[in-house]
Amino acid sequence: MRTSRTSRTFGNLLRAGLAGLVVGVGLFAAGAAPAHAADTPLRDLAAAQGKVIGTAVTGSKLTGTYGDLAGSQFSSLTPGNAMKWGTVEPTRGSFNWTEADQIVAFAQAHGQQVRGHTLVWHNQNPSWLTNGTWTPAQLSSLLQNHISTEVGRYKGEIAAWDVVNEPFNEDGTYRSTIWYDGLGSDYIANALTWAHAADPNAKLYINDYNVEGVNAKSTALYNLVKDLKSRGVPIDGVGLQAHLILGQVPSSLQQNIQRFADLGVDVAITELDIRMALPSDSTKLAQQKADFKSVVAACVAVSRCVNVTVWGFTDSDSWVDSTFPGYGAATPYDANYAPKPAYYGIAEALGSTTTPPPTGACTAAYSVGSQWNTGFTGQVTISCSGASLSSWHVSWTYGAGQQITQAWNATCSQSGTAVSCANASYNGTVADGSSVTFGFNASWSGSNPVPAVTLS
Ligand code: G2I
Repeated sequence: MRTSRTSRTFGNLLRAGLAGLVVGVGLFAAGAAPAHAADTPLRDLAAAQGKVIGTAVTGSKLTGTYGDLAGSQFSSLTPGNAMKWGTVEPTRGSFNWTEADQIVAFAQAHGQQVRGHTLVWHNQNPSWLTNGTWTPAQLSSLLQNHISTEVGRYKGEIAAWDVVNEPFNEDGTYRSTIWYDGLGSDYIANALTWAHAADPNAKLYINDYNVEGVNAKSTALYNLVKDLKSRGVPIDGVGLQAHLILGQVPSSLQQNIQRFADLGVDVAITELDIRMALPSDSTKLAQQKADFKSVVAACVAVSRCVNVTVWGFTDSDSWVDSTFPGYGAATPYDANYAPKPAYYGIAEALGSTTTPPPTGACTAAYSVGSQWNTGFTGQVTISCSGASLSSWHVSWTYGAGQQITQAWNATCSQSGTAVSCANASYNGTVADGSSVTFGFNASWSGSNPVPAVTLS
């Protein structure tokens, strides 16, 4: 299926490079990708601040628009799941590096760092490991082998490893896990030491959530790092995951980053997302922009804060929606890859002075469904995010002789090559966060190119 998109936005009409595409009165239309292409990529903005900007990715999605954005906007990739033990060694002794290799190769082709995630965790371990009965010596040896094998495989290719993930409870005590229960707290120092032996140049991190502000959990992490440093254990950084809720960026974030920096370790924001109760609306999206901006600004303010990574860059590739029913829209791009206000919040914190586009947008996407020798079925979907419509009108030009014969869920007319479709009596309203689709049959011969559509 081929798709072309046109966007209609409100307010600010004079964005660089779009003048030739202005249509109608008080509106402009342009392809989503070209409009976004006018923005300085986040990775360039970050580089100018001496920072790295990353995203978690899913290897199988690294093509098309997802691949274009992952490759062009970010300077670091974190495999969302591909390097976890359960993924790489689902059966004991039988390894699957396919997705991890794919992500590393993509990153190298795009001049990006890779953050390895994660070596020692209580989740997403293979069942042969979690269901086994092991002596402490066996468990220790399994862990050492796992770390040596995985870190060794990617030696020289991983900028930083989340060696240990989520070791603490909320009250700052150690979490009961297969590792802590079997090996005591020394599993952490040993894991770091083994990782360092396998790749002495990789930066080694401990990563956790709810450690963004100063609190009992982050203080436990602080004390652990201090202790490891004093013992000469190779620890280079702490990862603050930053799975946050709208309007709840901890006020002590920068202070907390600074206290870790003062211990002599780097800090990374490793899994940033900011979820909201659905549906999103322009007020929530504006708050989310402010929240993303304040998190990135806190990192920019501390020289040892080296990397901000978002945990998925599009709302169509986020863990949030399935884990927190009723919540979502947690990333900087919407599900159609349009940058949200949050994107511009990140850009502004990284020093962008470009005027961001208006917050709300409704877009129309044309696609060809089935096609046969003389005819085809097409459809147009009108989607709104941070904006809404009470009526709509979509027009396009058929340059190859196509002719509409019938339409449903819209009233369409064609005069020469000009097609004009307006909402039916019952579907003029497109609420913020929702979409409306209409369809049609048409004839074609020779070729059937996808036209650019204009929403007005
Ligand atoms: O839970 C959010 C993150 C918290 N910090 C550590 C991260 O590693 C963690 O990432 C998420 C992934 O984004 C999810 O994609 O970890 C989840 C598991 O705890 C991942 O979810 C799993 C699902 O539970 C599986 O059912 C699914 O097969 O993703 C798998 C692959 O899509």
